[in-house]
Amino acid sequence: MKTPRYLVKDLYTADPSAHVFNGKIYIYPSHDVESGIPENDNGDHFDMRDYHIFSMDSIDGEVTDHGVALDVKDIPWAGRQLWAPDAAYKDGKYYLYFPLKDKNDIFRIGVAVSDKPEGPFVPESDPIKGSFTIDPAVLQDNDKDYYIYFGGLWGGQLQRYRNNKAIENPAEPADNEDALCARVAKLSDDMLQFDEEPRDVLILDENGKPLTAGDHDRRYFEGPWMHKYNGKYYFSYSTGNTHKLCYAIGDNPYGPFIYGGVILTPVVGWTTHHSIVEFQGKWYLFHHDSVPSGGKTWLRSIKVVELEYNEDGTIKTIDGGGE
Ligand code: FUB
Repeated sequence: MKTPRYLVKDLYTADPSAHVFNGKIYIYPSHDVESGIPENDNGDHFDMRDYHIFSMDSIDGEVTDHGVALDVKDIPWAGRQLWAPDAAYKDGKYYLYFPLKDKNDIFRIGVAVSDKPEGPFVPESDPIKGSFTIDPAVLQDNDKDYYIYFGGLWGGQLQRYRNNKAIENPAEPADNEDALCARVAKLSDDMLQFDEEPRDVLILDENGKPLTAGDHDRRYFEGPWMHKYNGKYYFSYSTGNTHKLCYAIGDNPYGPFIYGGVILTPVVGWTTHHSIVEFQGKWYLFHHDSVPSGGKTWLRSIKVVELEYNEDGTIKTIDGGGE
């Protein structure tokens, strides 16, 4: 499949996290809606209220919408804005991880549990203890080790924290200082809590130096994903205001990771957010753009395209079709 394929026509969907469960692809996206809230840097216009989960038997086969899997009105600690989710499977249960603002308008990460990959999911009564910011993505590293990656700048509130603690005067570091990092923590055996203090996901440049906050073309902004290829750990992410999907390669789930290049050039729309999955011997990039809505940044549509590697393990850049 060399031509990208839009997957859902009757809903706006974004931030697709794809996984292979029981031999099928399951997609866990955000469900975009027209909120009527004016566009701003805080992302208030992304006022999503539920999740639908989709599945398909083959990459070009029919896409099944399994209906509402979780609704904000059923989450006890909910304030507003259900953003980009991810899912994981362990010991007969499926876990949906989701960012949501609490009643104080602070983003936290919640977990909901189901017996089936498509839900419905039952939310825990509280968010993960010590969780903050957005965009959870879970790596299953072997039969028992699961790592959760998360974090997003600006509306995602990552700049409000240092060393996992809220700071008094939230701001990004100066341009010549080290960039803020995504966070990673091992998950507890029951998959419901962090098993440790979240750590920095450090991205180094070609000279072994941390990327700087002013390096907007390469520094982490939001939308983490982790996949393994040929024994290496590929950490991929959005650069936010420069609208690229980039990646960095490491030797273990914690890193550090060496910057590797661009996976996807900008799409039509402001955000870019993705997942990477192997299915039936090929690799695929799931992502979104705003072409079907005529460029409305908050009304996005998920799509899939094949992803290819070069012999040296680098990823071939895909044209996103935007500016
Ligand atoms: O969908 C809402 C937010 O937009 C996500 O959480 C970000 O990654 C960006 O795609």
